[in-house]
Parts: sequence; structure tokens; C-alpha cells
Amino acid sequence: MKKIYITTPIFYVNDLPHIGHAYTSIICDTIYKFYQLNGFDVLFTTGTDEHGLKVEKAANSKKVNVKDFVDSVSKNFKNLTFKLQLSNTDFVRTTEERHKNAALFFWDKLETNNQIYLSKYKGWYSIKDESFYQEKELEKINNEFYTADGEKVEWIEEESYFFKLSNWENKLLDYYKNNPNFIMPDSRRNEVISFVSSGLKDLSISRTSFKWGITVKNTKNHIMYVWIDALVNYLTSLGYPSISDEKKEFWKNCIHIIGKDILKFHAVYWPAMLMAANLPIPKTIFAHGWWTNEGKKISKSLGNTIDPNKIIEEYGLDQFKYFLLREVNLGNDGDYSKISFLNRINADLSNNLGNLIQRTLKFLNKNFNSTIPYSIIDSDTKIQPLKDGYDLLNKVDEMMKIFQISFSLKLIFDYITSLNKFMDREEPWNSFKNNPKKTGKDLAILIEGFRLIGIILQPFIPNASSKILDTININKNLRSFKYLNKDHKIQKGHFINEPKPIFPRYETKDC
Ligand code: ME8
Repeated sequence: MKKIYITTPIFYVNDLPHIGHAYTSIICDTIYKFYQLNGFDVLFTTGTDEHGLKVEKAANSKKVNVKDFVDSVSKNFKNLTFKLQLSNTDFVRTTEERHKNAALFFWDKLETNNQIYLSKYKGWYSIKDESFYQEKELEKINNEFYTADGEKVEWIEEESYFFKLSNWENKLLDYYKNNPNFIMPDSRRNEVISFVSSGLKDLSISRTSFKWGITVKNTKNHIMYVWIDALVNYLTSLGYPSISDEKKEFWKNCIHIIGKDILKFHAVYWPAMLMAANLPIPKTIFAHGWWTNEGKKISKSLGNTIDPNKIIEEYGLDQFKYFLLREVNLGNDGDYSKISFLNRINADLSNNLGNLIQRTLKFLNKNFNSTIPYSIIDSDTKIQPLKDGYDLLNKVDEMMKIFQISFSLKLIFDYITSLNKFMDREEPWNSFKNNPKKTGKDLAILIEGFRLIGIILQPFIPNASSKILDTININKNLRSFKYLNKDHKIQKGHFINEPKPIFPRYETKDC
């Protein structure tokens, strides 16, 4: 069985989860479910990044013990995995022993390979990003320095261990050149290539001015740089340092899904450190775009963070997921607004999909006693709606391979539109009076279309899909993608359960 390993970033526990964290998690979950239904063996890990100055400060500002603080905030992120019904196979907390061992072993490996030296760091640091900056990357306003995101940086001077990042500049550039799909999309790849080409400095990888983190072995006060600690979580989940041969196969096919904010860490520092530790490099790093709220940057200080729990409670999980996945092409930025959310779910889910299924099944229920009146024969499978339906998986698969999730949904919903057109053209409610045989055949074609839609939509809107498949009475064992073909088509005499509305319609006049 082919293996794939999907990861989200591990989230800082300095604050509550918001729409951005939910977004990355939903993308990973969709990819996980798609591959799993397509016959792959998939691992999917997420978790929380619990060390570092930022988290320590957040706990101090609330006057709580740091460990108690991280326990409680990490729980909020774990609860989000339940609320989003994620299929994650692991949840790594960097305060777990298994992770500390992995991070220390990784450090040892770098040290043994002569990749680390002791010196002094003098330079700028952003606590929010937990990142070091060169002056050329900053903007000077009134004698103070700021990152491109407007975060003030602080000057630090302290003894520090360094990783010999500068040694890896050419090897990284070669790697990017020889592996064009390592960084996606292309615009991000170009950004990274230009960053590395402009020169890499050695990276400070320990801090001595705070305590909350993993203490470097044989030192009293060196705390491992939180980004090394955090990145190793992807290996921790596979059992590092003792990764089984099977898990090594997962690592080769690892896909890191991240936001564009943390590209440098994943696409520059991480592959350099992996090469330095003689470990293989993951297959792809995909950096998605940024969500704004009604056109404004989401930030705690503006008080405009969007709580995914609230949207899910008000409108439903599938609606929330569908909007995020469909509204923007993966890689682009997106804007959440109530009106665009409601318009999107009303038009696609309620009108296009929900209405079609509801009116077809009600008609079958009323006029054919909920029983399929016709068996589709092989020559029927050339009829357009069926032919298109059986071709759908190939097309969607091509798009999913390049992470075009929105376009995959577009293909599926274009197909649903074509079924609506078929229904309107064939008018079963009219033909029924004079030609019930034709009506029966048209209904069988539509319901076979619903079976295909119900199966292929499972990675994207799993709850609605299972409602559709339950209503048209498809056996739970016959719902993976291998059944998306004519060999498993619905037969005459197949009984349909009572149709229930799938998606309500929402008023938009108050938006
Ligand atoms: O960076 N739009 O954690 P973090 C889209 N701990 N995605 C967003 C978003 C937004 N407005 N806001 C956040 C860290 N995200 C480190 C990661 S990994 C080894 C360590 C998502 O809590 C997006 O995935 O700041 C982004 O990369 C991530 O949350 C940052 O989460």
C-alpha cells in the first residue's frame, strides 16, 4: 500500500485557536481523507508548540504556572481537533517526554556531525515570530526596528550555540533546483530561492535569557531554540530516533502543509538541518495563504479573531469546511465575510446540491414507492451524466495531486450543476404521466449520480456525504473510491430511505 504522511504546523499555545489554525487543519484532514479513500495508507499529525519565550511570557502575563498554562491551552487545540472531526493519527505536544528525547537526539546528531559551535549572538529578535532577523529585513521607524508584519523586534546579545547554516546554501539551492515540487506553490518556491541566494548566515540555536524549554545537554542554561524543538515534532510522531522501516516510507512521502508565515523555517532551516543530521528531506512543503476578516488582518489587538467553534455551532461543520476549501485556491489569500460565507453555502450547498437531491428523492418516494425502477445497463453508461460521473475521480485526482482543492470542488459542483440541467431538461414530473418508463430511467441515472457525488465528496464534506449515502442506502463497506465505477451501479429494486433536507438556506438580508 502506498504511504503518505501529512502534517500541520504545531500551534503555539499562547492563545486560543482561530480560523487560521482551523484552516490548515481542515486542508490536512481533507488530503488525509482523500488519500485514505483512494487506497493509501496515511498518517496525519498535528499538535502544540509549547516552549519558548512567547509562551513563557503569555503564562507570566496571566500569572499562572507555565506548565499549567500550556496544559490548559493545549487542551483548546485538542478540542478543536474534535470539533473539526479531524482524522489525525497523532497529536504531538512538545512538552511530552517522547518529544524531548527526539529533540535532544537530533541536537546530538548535529553536534556529532560537527554542525554546531558556541559563540555569541548579537542581533534582532522577534518574540512574536520567535525569529532572528537581519537588519536588512527590518524597517526602521523612529529609531525602532519592525518586521514586515509591523512587529517590534528587540536587540539581544547573549552566548549562543550556532548551527552552520551558511555551509548549506549551495546544497539547498541544488536541492530546490532538482526537486521542483519540494516547495509549492511556485511563487513561494521563487521567494525561498531568492532568500537563500541572497546569502545565509549561521543560525543561533540556543537562548540563555529564559528558562521555558528543552535544556541542551551538558549545559546549565542553554535552552534549545524553539524552532528546532518544534520542527523535530514531525519526526517525533514517527518514533524518532528509532523510526521503523515502515515509518521511513511515510517520511519519504511527507507533506508539510503550513501557512506562508513560516515558510523560511520549513523550507530553509529544516531541510538544511535534516541534511546535516543525515536524514532524508520530506517530499513537499505547501504554503497556503492568509485569511483576513471582512478585509482586515486578523489580530488579537484588533479583537477580530474568528472563533471556528462559533461558526460551526451556528452553521455546521461541513458548511464551514466547504467555504474555506472552495473560496480560495490553495496558496492564495482569502477573506472571510459573513455575506460571502452565506452566499457560498446557499448557492452551492443548499441550492445546487441539497435541492437537487431533495426534489429527486421526494419524487421517487412519492411516485415509485422509494424504489429504483430501472437497472442501468452498460450502454447507458455512455449517457453524458453517467459518463461524466465515472470520469470524475480521474479529474479530481489530478487536481488533488497538485493541491488544487478548490478546483477539485469546482469540478464536482460543475458535475452537480450538469445533473440539475439533466433534471430540468428531462422533466421527470412531466414525462411521468405519459412515459413512466423514461422517468424511471432518468431517476435511476440521477440517483447513480448521487451515489458518485456522495462518495467523492466524503473528504470535503463528510457529514453531508454520509447523509446522502445513508439516504440512498449505500452499504458502508461500498463507499471508498474504488466503488466509483459502473461495476457498482445502483440496480432496479434498490430501496431508498426517506429523504431529509441536507442543507438549510440562510437569510442574507441582515448582512
Ligand atoms: O507558527 N490565515 O504557530 P502558530 C491562515 N508554532 N492561516 C493562519 C492564520 C491566518 N490568518 N493564522 C494562523 C507557529 N494560521 C509555530 C509553528 S511548526 C514546526 C511550528 C495558521 O500558532 C497557519 O498554518 O503561530 C500558520 O502557519 C500557523 O497557523 C501558525 O501557527
